Amino acid sequence: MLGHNRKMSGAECLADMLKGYGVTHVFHVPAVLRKTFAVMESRTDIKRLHVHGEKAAAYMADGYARASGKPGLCMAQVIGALNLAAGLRDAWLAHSPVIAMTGGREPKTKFRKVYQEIDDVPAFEPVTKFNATVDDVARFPDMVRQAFRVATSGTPGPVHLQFRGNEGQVDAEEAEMEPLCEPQFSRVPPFRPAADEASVLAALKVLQNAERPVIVAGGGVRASGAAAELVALAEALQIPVATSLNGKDAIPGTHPLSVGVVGTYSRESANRVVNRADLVCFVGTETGGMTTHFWAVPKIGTAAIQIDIDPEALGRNYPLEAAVNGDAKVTLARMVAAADRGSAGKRKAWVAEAQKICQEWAAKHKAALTSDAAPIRPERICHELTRHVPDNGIVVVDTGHAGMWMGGMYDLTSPAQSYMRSAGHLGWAFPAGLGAKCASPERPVVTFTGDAGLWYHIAEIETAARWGINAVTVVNNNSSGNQSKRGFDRVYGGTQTEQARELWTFSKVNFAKIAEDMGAVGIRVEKPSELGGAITTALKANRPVIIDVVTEIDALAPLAVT
Ligand SMILES: Cc1ncc(C[n+]2csc(CCOP(=O)(O)OP(=O)(O)O)c2C)c(N)n1
Repeated sequence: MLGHNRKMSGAECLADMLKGYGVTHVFHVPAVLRKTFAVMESRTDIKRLHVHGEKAAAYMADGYARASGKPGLCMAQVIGALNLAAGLRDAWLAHSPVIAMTGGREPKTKFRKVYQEIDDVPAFEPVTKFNATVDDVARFPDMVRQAFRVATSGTPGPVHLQFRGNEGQVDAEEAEMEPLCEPQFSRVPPFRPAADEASVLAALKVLQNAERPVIVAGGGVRASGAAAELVALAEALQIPVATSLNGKDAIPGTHPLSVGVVGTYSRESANRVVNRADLVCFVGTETGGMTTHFWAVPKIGTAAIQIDIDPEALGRNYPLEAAVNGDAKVTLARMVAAADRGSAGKRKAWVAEAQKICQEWAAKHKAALTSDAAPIRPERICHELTRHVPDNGIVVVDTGHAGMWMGGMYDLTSPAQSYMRSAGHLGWAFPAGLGAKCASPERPVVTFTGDAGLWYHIAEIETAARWGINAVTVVNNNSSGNQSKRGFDRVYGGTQTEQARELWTFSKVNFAKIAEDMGAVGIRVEKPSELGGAITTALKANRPVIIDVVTEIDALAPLAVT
């Protein structure tokens, strides 16, 4: 193709290209691309993780991608393809660059009721940016390049390639090919498009004129690696910062200008500050339902400006006084350079007001955060994690109550820490935490999940033990999915029948014991005083650890304020 073609098999080409793109791990359930997996062993150092389910494989690839910014690879044969597609749903919602490869159909036998075969391609359509078939081995190089190009560029997201043959046996065929890679697309972001200067200065002017502005930072800030520039702008102009759940690591919770996570799974102080602001500056956020508490925080009609790499995001939910289309890091850096620091003085009273609101929040929840009650309060777990997660830690959080507890009650304490959360799928966090640890073995990974969340992919404890994936998983074990309690109270007219508990409770199980049986370390914590020590011990263990924390079944996270 480019003059350096040589005869090689699809398997050799794919293995060489994955190596060329810097892929270190592939998460799969056999058997797909068998020949590729075989040649990977001699041609690359790529680790081939055989896991217990396709959805978990996709979640691990997603955790790997979010922790590293590099595409995460997951693979399944034709019968597992839809299980894999289900696992791309969270990556799609979170804009995570996951590349899924599956086996597909053979033209010679299509429509003849081949064993295990349906047309899987349409099912990938709603969860991918690019969904394509590779029918001829000569197409391996350009299709793999396109997969990496699409996954990482613009707003990142998942990609699916279906290879001919139920196990993708097209990889065993040969053609004249060149396994050319484009390293630029081996991580997010491949490009940093600068916004046009006039739009940046216009937005800055609106921001500087505001007396009570607030920044709402989203996942686009983490995708762009723009946290330092964001905090520098907030400091230069003295503007309080709220974040979405997906953007929680844009600013440490301990920073004097941080007011917390805004929206539905949120911290009261953030919602109060955002709703008192005279201007909201959205950066790298979709302004979706979760971040805005279904467009009540801030109310539609509040003056707003927005910075995003995706022009279609600008003004979707809030009419804008200024819109800036560009990469967050370069845009914010330009704003910092042009900022009139003298304008900060007029926001002294506003910053003091925001800080008072934060202090009121801390005073209101101090008793729960430091509670000595047993069964243990989830707030106390969050508080101990704030105290014990190391400066370079990666925190991975499940959805539902886990998202509410950690989004609202946990604080990052260092700009070097990362925070990743499920975009809505219960059970995501445990395998995602394992994927994150594969991507960053040198960083401590601490996952927070409820017991309902852990049950989904509990089999992967064995994978963690087999592969030495030394992530620490903290389980808020109330033997139930008690986030559902409030909703069932409501439909039972205020008080549930005793039998209604069958709708949301489980048996009492000791996950520490299960972890030990599966080859991991299990620590059971029943007293709050033992929590801090358990986290410290787990982080030193150099083994996969499950910390099973016995918690209060009646503890319900505070609801969002408007
Ligand atoms: C795939 C999926 N199915 C269902 C839900 C709805 N859901 C949200 S939270 C929850 C229960 C959570 O239980 P657990 O993880 O034990 O936390 P707890 O509420 O007990 O603190 C459920 C079923 C979901 N978010 N995702």
